Amino acid sequence: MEVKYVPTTCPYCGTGCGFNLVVKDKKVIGVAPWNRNPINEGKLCPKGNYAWEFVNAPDRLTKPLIRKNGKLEPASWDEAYKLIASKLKGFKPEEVGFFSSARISNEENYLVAKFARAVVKTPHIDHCARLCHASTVAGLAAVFGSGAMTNSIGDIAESKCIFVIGSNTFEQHPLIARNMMIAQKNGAKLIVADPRVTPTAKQADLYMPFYSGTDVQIFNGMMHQIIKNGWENKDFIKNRTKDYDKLKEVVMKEAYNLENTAKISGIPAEKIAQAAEWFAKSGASCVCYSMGITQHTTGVDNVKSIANLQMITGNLGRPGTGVNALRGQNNVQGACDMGCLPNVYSGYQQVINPDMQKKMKDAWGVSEIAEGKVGYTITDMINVAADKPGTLKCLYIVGENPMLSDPDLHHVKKAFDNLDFVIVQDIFPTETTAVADVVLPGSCYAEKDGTQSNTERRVQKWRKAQDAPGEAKYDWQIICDLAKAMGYEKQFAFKNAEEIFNEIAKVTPSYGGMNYARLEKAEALQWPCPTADHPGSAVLHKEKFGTPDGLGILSAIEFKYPAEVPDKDYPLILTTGRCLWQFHTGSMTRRSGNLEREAPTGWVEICPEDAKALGIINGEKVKAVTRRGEIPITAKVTKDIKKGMAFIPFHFAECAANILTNNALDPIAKIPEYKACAVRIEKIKEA
Ligand SMILES: Nc1nc2c(c(=O)[nH]1)N[C@H]1C(S)=C(S)[C@@H](COP(=O)(O)OP(=O)(O)OC[C@H]3O[C@@H](n4cnc5c(=O)[nH]c(N)nc54)[C@H](O)[C@@H]3O)O[C@H]1N2
Ligand SMILES: Nc1nc2c(c(=O)[nH]1)N[C@H]1C(S)=C(S)[C@@H](COP(=O)(O)OP(=O)(O)OC[C@H]3O[C@@H](n4cnc5c(=O)[nH]c(N)nc54)[C@H](O)[C@@H]3O)O[C@H]1N2
Ligand code: SF4
Ligand SMILES: [Mo]
Repeated sequence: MEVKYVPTTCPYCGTGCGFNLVVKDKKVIGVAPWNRNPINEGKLCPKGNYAWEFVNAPDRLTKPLIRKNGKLEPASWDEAYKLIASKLKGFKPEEVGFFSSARISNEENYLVAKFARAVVKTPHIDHCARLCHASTVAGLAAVFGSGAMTNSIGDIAESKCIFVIGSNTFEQHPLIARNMMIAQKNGAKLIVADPRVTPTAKQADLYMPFYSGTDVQIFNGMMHQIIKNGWENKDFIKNRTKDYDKLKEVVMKEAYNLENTAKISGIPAEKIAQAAEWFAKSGASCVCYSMGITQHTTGVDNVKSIANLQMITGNLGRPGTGVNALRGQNNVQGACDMGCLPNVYSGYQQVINPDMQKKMKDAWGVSEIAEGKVGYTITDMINVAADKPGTLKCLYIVGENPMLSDPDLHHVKKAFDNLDFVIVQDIFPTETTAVADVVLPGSCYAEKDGTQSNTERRVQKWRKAQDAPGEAKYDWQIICDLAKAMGYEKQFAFKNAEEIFNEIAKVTPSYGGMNYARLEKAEALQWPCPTADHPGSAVLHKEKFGTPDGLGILSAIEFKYPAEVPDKDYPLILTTGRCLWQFHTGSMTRRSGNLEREAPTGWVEICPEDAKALGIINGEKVKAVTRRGEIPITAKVTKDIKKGMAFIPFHFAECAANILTNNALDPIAKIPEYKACAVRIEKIKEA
């Protein structure tokens, strides 16, 4: 039997590596290198390598399921559509909320947003960017006029000094880390700040360990050193920014001198001084960051502090510089671009702008849409459902698993218990399908055409390699069918993904010059790409920023502690995150034998000194307890974590980190503080 190779894009992280799916007997049976792909040049991390394994897992969802007498029972599509349409028509628009997905295509996200706003007419639509880079989207839009990564992945290789903070790039974006290694080989310095000695930290020329939640102190401390020594870029500050005086007044306070910064952050003073000097003097320095920065009650402050550092050192608008927010999921950039956010239509066109409302109504061919109002975020929807029963009655969740990924799971469960009707569209049974009233089987990346947008704003193709199992349908098809059942056939009469993309390009200025023919090339296109002859944009803010007057805004930011700090009862700082082998709630990686074997369950990292004081040995089963709940978990005693800290990966339902995490939110971005709360690790008493 003939073997076929289908070039496509990895369904895991925001790097957007390309590979070939190997197809035999009409089934995906492997992954093979795609050497011409400019992002990864044929190289892959383990998740990419095994991205074929889950596709034909035996427990894929293959039929719609409807809850009858408390049990999910197989049903026909017709029955499911009829039930959903009648339910959705029965609620007031604002009683319905949508979670869209960073795992589905741009085309599908666009349709979920259109369905929410034009058919159900609710303003409540959001997706997991809320839990991820919401702080970036809000923070960078405020100071630069655009919330996206400023530079490109390949560009990192040209940097002379790379400051990685709050990113474990070598495990979470391995093929971006490759560019860091190339830069290092060419003489660049790699500085890594992290509470843990991660594989990324182990590659550093200068490693700075610190306490979670002290990021603003570190940035202000570095800027204090830079200004004190006259290393700031005076021309850049003068010509391209405003409000420098306000920033200077704050960071030059004694509170941010070396001594205080060392005391609060736990980083030795000489390391902070060294980092500031290398960074300011290199000629081309970039910052690469991810969740360690954003997932805080001060997430927006943290992001603005990075922008401050880059503006006062003039490290923007050129290769090797930039504020490089490493976006998380394969299509989280795209889900934002497509308007699956409560405040914008696609292309970040504001929902409160009447001109934009009119534009979308005309484009969508409807007389009414959810108008003039910013909807709830994901975190708002969960809070409202849990704490104000009756306000929100129905959730439609596509490709997310909040029953494991959202903070404070007991509270999330309460929210779901209060809802009248829950629809979940996924490819596998999950903790969230388990609480649904209707489950709809979608199709995965290997089974459909479409596009996704990676962290560097590059719009890349997925190409169909096999059929979806059983009666599973394209996610976009499900939305179109439902629109028809709701009486909106004409507005959703799409025959394929390309037709949807053409509508996206028509209404979304930054995608305006794109079409499938242009995207066929391996290197695809980076937005903004407004016209058919525009080559796309690798670096943003070259001459001016996207703010109304073109100037970057410097912000005066004071350090604040996390919402919950350690005390007598909960003496350690808990931080949560990921490991190389698993992806999020594991719905795909835990069904991939080669990945699951490497990290079959969770653990809590603590340092030998803390372990000794608690009488805990490596490998012992212990209890991790916070004010929200407790979990049994295996202790991993390691020198690779700072004293006073504990770390738990959030992938594993059997020891779910999110039972412990704190649902305290950044006031602007509404992102939860996953990266710092207070915890107690206890020995399990023998019966
Ligand atoms: N293998 C794998 N890769 C992934 C994912 C996955 O689940 N698995 N998920 C993808 C997604 S959606 C995302 S968002 C990215 C996330 O990618 P990362 O942000 O790199 O991953 P995390 O492990 O969440 O956190 C990064 C680092 O922040 C550190 N940290 C903890 N507390 C603090 C703090 O207070 N301040 C700072 N500055 N750092 C702190 C942690 O020790 C950790 O090393 O990864 C993407 N890639
Ligand atoms: N404690 C703690 N919690 C965290 C974080 C943390 O650092 N610490 N990080 C947060 C971050 S950054 C993120 S991004 C979130 C992620 O949170 P989620 O997005 O809820 O997590 P995933 O496991 O990626 O869920 C995606 C779901 O989509 C399904 N899926 C995949 N492909 C398709 C498709 O083509 N169609 C359909 N219909 N479904 C599909 C998968 O099976 C899976 O169930 O978690 C957040 N939670
Ligand atoms: S680095 Fe990210 S995109 Fe590349 S193969 Fe690994 S998971 Fe996939
Ligand atoms: Mo994420």
